[in-house]
Amino acid sequence: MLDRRQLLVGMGASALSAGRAGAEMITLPFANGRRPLVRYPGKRLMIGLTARPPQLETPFGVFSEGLLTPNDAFFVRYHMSDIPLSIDIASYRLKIGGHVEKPLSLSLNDLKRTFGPTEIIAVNQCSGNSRGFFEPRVSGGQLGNGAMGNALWTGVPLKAVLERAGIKAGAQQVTFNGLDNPPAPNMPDFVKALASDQATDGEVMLAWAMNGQDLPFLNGYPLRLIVPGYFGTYWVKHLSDITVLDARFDGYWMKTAYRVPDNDCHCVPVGTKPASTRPIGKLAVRSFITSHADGAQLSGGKPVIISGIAFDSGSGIAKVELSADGGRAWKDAMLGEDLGRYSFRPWTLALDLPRGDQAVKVRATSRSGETQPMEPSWNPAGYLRNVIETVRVRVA
Ligand SMILES: Nc1nc2c(c(=O)[nH]1)N[C@H]1C(S)=C(S)[C@@H](COP(=O)(O)O)O[C@H]1N2
Ligand SMILES: [Mo]
Repeated sequence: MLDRRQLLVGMGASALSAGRAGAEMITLPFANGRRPLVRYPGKRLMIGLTARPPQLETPFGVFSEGLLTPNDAFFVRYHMSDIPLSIDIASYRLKIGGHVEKPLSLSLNDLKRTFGPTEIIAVNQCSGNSRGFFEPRVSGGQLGNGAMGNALWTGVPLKAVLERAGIKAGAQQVTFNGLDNPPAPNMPDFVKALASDQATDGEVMLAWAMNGQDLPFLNGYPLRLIVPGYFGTYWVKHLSDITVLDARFDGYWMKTAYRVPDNDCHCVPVGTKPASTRPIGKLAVRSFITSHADGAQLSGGKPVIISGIAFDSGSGIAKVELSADGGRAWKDAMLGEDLGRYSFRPWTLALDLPRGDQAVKVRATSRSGETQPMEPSWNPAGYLRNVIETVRVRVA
């Protein structure tokens, strides 16, 4: 007989007292950027954004440690304070229903045993990553650049599970709900929808493991949705209900929230409102220097090895370039190991930098030809930031 206590996975009694601000603070480089470093179960010291629900940002230095973001340093985003604090895996069921031939109720073991496991390395990035840098400022979580992470996800293709349930003709969308709830019944539950074509594309997946371990509790234990190339908002955590609809879903988190201007740049002139919007979708191409923090001091007289990461929505990274003269001349960096088109792609370049204060810019271009703008584009929700990043260094 299994000891029932061993099946109850949770954050433990310390959960609610965890996350108290310790003595340590850090300052993100924008106004009101002072943040406590906090500790939660299963996590190392993280940048604390909110306590209820826990919202944790990855300290940026983590991205120089390796291409996969460690589970204990992966960012945490929730919308509603009523998150599960423990989950009994013996009674946990994933329910698949709605416009299907045969509704299913699957335990985690059913899922693992019935469907062949599949793996993918993919970036999970919050739509509002880097929102704190928006000028003029916009409301929402004032995040630095640490609301993203790259991991190896293990699970089953959603397609296989939906095929087992048998999608009926006329299906339009599939909705995803998790075990967290709104704090009051009149508030909208966090439910997201994908077009049924996308849900059955074979790439969208139900994952129970991250970097070879069970999902960390705060990253969606025991099961979450993985939507490679799409913003994290669709990656529903603690997934409990999948419902096939023969209509469009019009819940708050699709109809009202997480929408971007319905134009090519998904942007509007600063301070204005878009005439029409659509649900946010794919990641925009981005690149970051991870070898040097802003303000780093270097010794001159020899080439400086600069390295970092780049990613896009899944066409793959075609090139990464650096400029040390304000964006006039660009040099190609060398691309490193390719862990798949949805992964962070490492890059490196030796640059000769003259003594003095230097600003190094990095620009990635995807295989689909998308690149990063010199000037940030703006939208009222503070989504999709992908301006060319600049790191200032002092060469002595
Ligand atoms: N159940 C549930 N899933 C959720 C959310 C949530 O509030 N509840 N937030 C989404 C958003 S907006 C993001 S950015 C990602 C963040 O994933 P992480 O917390 O594992 O980093 O989770 C998504 N899945
Ligand atoms: Mo998000």
